[in-house]
Order: sequence, then C-alpha cells, then structure tokens
Amino acid sequence: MALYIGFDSSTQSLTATVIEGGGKRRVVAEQVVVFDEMLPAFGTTRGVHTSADGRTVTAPPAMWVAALDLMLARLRDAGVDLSAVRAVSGSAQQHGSVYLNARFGDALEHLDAERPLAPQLERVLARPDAPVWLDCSTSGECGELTDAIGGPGALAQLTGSRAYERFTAAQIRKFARSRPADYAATSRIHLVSSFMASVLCGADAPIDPGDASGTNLMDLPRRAWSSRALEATAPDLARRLPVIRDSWSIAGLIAPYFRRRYGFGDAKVVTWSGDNPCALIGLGLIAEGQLGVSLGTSDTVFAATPRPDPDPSGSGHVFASPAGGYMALTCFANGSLARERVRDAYGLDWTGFSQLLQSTPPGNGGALMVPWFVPEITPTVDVRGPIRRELDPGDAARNVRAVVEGQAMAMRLHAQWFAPAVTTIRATGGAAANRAILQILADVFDAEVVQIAPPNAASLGAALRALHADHLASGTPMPWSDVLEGFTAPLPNAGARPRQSAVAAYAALLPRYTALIRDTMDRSC
Ligand code: ADP
Ligand code: XUL
Repeated sequence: MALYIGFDSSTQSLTATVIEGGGKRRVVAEQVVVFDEMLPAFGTTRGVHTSADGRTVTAPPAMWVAALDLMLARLRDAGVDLSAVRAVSGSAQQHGSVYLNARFGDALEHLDAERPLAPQLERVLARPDAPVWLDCSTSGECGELTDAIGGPGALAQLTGSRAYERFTAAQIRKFARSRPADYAATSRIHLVSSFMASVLCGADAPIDPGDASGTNLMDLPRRAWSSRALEATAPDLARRLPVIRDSWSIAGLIAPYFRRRYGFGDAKVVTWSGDNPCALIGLGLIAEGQLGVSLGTSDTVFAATPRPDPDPSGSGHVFASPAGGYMALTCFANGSLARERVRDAYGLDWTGFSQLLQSTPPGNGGALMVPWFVPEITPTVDVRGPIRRELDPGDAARNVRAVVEGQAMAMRLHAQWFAPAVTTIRATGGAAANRAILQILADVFDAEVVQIAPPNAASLGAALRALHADHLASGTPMPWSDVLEGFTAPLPNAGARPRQSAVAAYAALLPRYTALIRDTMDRSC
C-alpha cells in the first residue's frame, strides 16, 4: 500500500488528509486539530493573537509544530500505517513569516524523539510570534516598497501583486526597522509553508514559487527572488531567505524524529506550498475554465491562468501554480469571520443561519450589506463595521441574507478580471458545507456550484502533490489528469444550480452594490 499525507496548516487548524495512491485510489483518513480548542495553552482566538486596535495579527509558530505532534499521534492512534507513507507534503496559510536564529539548523538536526517538538524549537525563534495574513499594520512599508520599485503597476508586473500589508516584504521591512537587534539575530526567514517543511525533513527546506508569490519579493515570470525587491525591503535579506525550488522538488527525507516517534519509514518530504495554490490542485483546477471558491477564514476566488498578467484594478494577485503556469486570485478578509459575526449577533447556530437564508427572497427586497467587519483587503479599506442600506440592524433574517449576498456579489465583481464568464464553480472550505450559502453563489454567478468529496481541498491538494512528486522522483512521472483521477470528481446531488429568477434579481442588484462600495470608498479617502 502506498500512502501519501497532505497537511494544511491553516489559520484556525491543522488538517491532514491521507490518501492511498496505488490501485485503490481513496482517502484513507482525515483528521483536524483545531488550535483554540486542542492547544488552549497558546491562548489564540481563531488561531491568532490580535492587538487592541485590530491591526497587528500574529500566531505562535510553536503552536503549529505542537499541532503537528498532536496530529501525527492521532493518525498513528487511528491505525494509519505511517510506515507505508511514501511522501508527505503540505499547504499553509500564505504570507505569514517565521523568524529563526542561528541555532535553527542545529536544533532541527538534533531533535530528541523522546520529547515533543514545541519546547525544542521555541528557543530557535528570533521572535516568538509570526505575523500572519490578517495583519494590516504595514501601510507605511507598502508605500515605501511601491515607491522604490516605481509604482504599484511596476511592482505588480514584477511580483504579480501590488504591495499588500499582509505580504511578507512589508512585514519583514517593519520588523527589520522596528526591531533591528532581533532582525540582526535572524539568520533565516521562512514562510509558514517552508518552516513546516523544514521541521518535517529536519533541515532547511526550500520555498515553492506558489507561496513565494505571496511575498512581493519574487520575480514572478523568472520564479526567482528579485534583487530589486529584496534591496527595497531590508538590509542583507538575500542570505536570510531560503532558496526557491519547483513545487514538485523533494526537500529531503522525513527526519529521524518522526521515524522514531511515529514509525515513518523513508518518506519523502515534498516542498510545501500555500493553501490557495494547494486548493487549486485539490479542486482539480489544473486547466483553465473553472473557478475555485474557498470559503474558509478568508474567502478566496481563483482559477488557473496561462500568463502572469496582473489585475488591471490592482486588487487581485497572480501566483505561480504548483502544477506549472499561474493562478489568478482575489482574497477577502471578511469571509467566515463576517458570517460568524452575523450568526452570533442574532444568537444563531449554522442550522438557524441556513433556515433564515432560505426564508428570505433572492435580492433581499433591495436590502444591502457591505460586510466589512474587519478592515478589508479587497478593496483595501480601513472601514470597520458593516455598511447597511435599506436594512434594519434588528432584522435577523435580512441581515443573514445580506451578509452572504454582499460577499457573493463582491466575489463576482472581483473575479471578473480573470474569469469574466463562469459556468462551473468548485467550492471548498468550512462554509462550503452550507448549501444555502452555495445556492446564493450559484445565483449571483449564474453558474453551477459543485463540491468534491474530501472537505478540505487544500490538504487534499497537498497529498496529491506528494503523490505527483513521488512518481516524478521515482522515474515514473504521472500526468496531472492521472494524479487527480478518482479524487476530484464532483459529488452527485451536492452543490447548487442557478435559478433563473434569482439570477435576474442579482443582475439588477449588482450595479447598486458596486455603486454603494464606490460611494463608501470615496467618502473614506
Ligand atoms: P481555515 O482553513 O481558514 O482555518 P476552514 O476552511 O476550516 O478555515 O473554515 C472554518 C470556518 O468554516 C469556521 O470559521 C466557520 O465559520 C465555517 N463553517 C463551518 N461550518 C459551517 C456551516 N455549516 N456554515 C457556514 N460556515 C461554516
Ligand atoms: C491569500 C490569503 C489567505 C491566506 C489564508 O492571499 O491571504 O487566503 O492564505 O488562508
């Protein structure tokens, strides 16, 4: 039996999807470690620590490795034969950066299998908290980086994105400037993905081009660090960054720590990637033509694309795809968080939320909400608090519909630059379990929404990447269509089909929603 594991180290949890890649192609196991619930000692809320003003958002890397220990113990105790694992890979929340001191390499090489990982690695962190994608404290640094490269258009042409607060370049610049002594003591800066891969192989791992695209530091067409961007970010940065290697490269074999403690054999560790690039693979979006939607902590819309042409409006991103080629993506910070705020404000659970969604008409009788509960990324605004039009805050049912409709219309608007006409949407993420939400997506996009069987496309994508890279490294390369076979087919009787009366209602509402956003932006500038 040939097993492959894909991890997804996301904002709120670590997921592992174990697949059998031989004759029988199936998901063998899936486990989730929820950080707040299962690792309460780290004191996170939804996986992060947030400053009083809401702008600085970090997470402890020690929690992510503690979750890895917990996960492997759970897989072993659930009877997964870890000695049969041929390769592992992973997906991680994008943009977050981990700062490591000179003892990192030595600590990885000498991990003691009798003791848990977290206390052994805590002392190699040059800063105990990693800034993560929800951070929006670096507007000044973004401006400086943009000026140094010659404007937002030039930066997007070079790196695939204009400067974003959450992207790693701005975060590194802020750290180097505000804590120069700690920066001087930092000998390696990893992304969450390459940090986790390093721990698994007990040595410094490379970054793949998919996740490196989320740094504002990589020359996207060349898939190499841009010396101009590095120089504009922080002194002596090149030696602090890991090498960039193909997404299918082998970072090493799994470290002795994991063999002794959990019974792994010679499993390969395949370079990790970002959660959105991995979800692209897990949803089977290798070729162009279909849209992926991930309804997780963030909401993202994405699709494979052949060229690295940036979003003309500046809101979206182009990343390298881990299957080769590129992917276009737009990310919204007000995803599950906004839906949860509305759910909690009216004392609902998800069943009650869905019932209210179904009890209200498409178009909500003209009531609108721009769901900016936290500062939004797309478009970048500092506004905090939802904007309501013709919507009574006391009306639970209409607010529930308004938040989901507002999100779906924003997705439609900001997917237009890379997917002007969509016939099928593949959905994943925690909220994709909710068919009432999927129905609104189908109606707003006038497209069929389908689901694949494994609930977490990012960890499935990582497992499929492990399978693909293992075959390549073993001299038996497998085309992507064969890799995906049996894993990414749409589930029958799931998802949602567009209903024509609802489609017409949203076609009428969309220009009003666009005008409301434009009006709000004008007033906030
Ligand atoms: P991430 O990978 O970003 O950590 P997930 O994709 O695991 O996030 O999604 C977690 C979110 O899914 C939770 O925060 C919750 O709001 C949402 N969720 C879970 N079940 C439902 C449901 N039935 N309806 C709507 N949202 C849900
Ligand atoms: C993408 C983004 C988020 C994170 C967390 O640009 O910031 O989707 O990857 O999932």
